[in-house]
Amino acid sequence: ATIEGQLRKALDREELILNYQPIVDSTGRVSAAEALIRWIHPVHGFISPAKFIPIAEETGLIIKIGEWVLRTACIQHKQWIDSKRLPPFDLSVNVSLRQFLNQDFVEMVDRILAETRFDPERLVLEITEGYVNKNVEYGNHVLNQLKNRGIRIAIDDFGTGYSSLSRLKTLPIHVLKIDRSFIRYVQNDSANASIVEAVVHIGKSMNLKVMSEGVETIEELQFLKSVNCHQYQGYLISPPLPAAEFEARFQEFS
Ligand code: G
Ligand code: G
Ligand code: MN
Ligand code: NA
Repeated sequence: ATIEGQLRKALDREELILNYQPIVDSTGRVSAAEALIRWIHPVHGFISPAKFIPIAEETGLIIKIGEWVLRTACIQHKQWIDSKRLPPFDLSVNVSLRQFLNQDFVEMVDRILAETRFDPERLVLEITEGYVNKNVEYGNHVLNQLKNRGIRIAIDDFGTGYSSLSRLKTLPIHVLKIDRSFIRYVQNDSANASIVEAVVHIGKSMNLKVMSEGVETIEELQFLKSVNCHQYQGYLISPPLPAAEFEARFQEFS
């Protein structure tokens, strides 16, 4: 069967799972968890989302998968906070451009929030810069609807797209996630250091939180702290974890 056919069935066969990666603030406290999808194929084993998300986008399957991701993450997060009594933290969920531009997107988000009784103020949706150049007016309309509900928006992989700063300034967004390519060796790489410092300054002047993704070494973390980046995520802090492991290790971070 084609990978598309198998992906179509993967949802029903419960081959898709979510991992959760902690995001910490400058004190090391967990301020959020990013939900990340994984496909555990019965024959081929682990398949990276980098491989199957593009296929899901091309085929439109991302609409169904994206809804499943949001529902599953909201249910899990609610269970952690309400039943397991973990201290409160935000939930970050990735949204593909195709999902975001789907005409039913906001309605779907409303439905899942209602169904799971999830507090919109705890939800962060991660989108990439792509939309800023395509369908700007429609995209702004969607962002404003989300904002009106108290949902926050993070720009994922920031710095790798083409958003102009003048436009960025006008967007109803809350967080810039600096792409991990700029974090690598930031303590020795003067170009990366300049970029990171500039993004932190831009974020401050626009009243946005600045997050670094892909932090892998203590030297990178020290540099990021020295320039007052707000939040950190990466293998140094923790890799993405299955839900049970995230829960078990949570106490270490908090
Ligand atoms: O977790 P990993 O680094 O393997 O993810 C690879 C890519 O897949 C990243 O760009 C990430 O944003 C994307 N991705 C992971 N989970 C999801 C998801 O639930 N929805 C969407 N749209 N993309 C995801
Ligand atoms: O594009 P996005 O930022 O959503 O991608 C998230 C993915 O990045 C996660 O699926 C995770 O597997 C990966 N990731 C998380 N931390 C690190 C890290 O420290 N280094 C690298 N190379 N990848 C990471
Ligand atoms: Mn992301
Ligand atoms: Na990213």
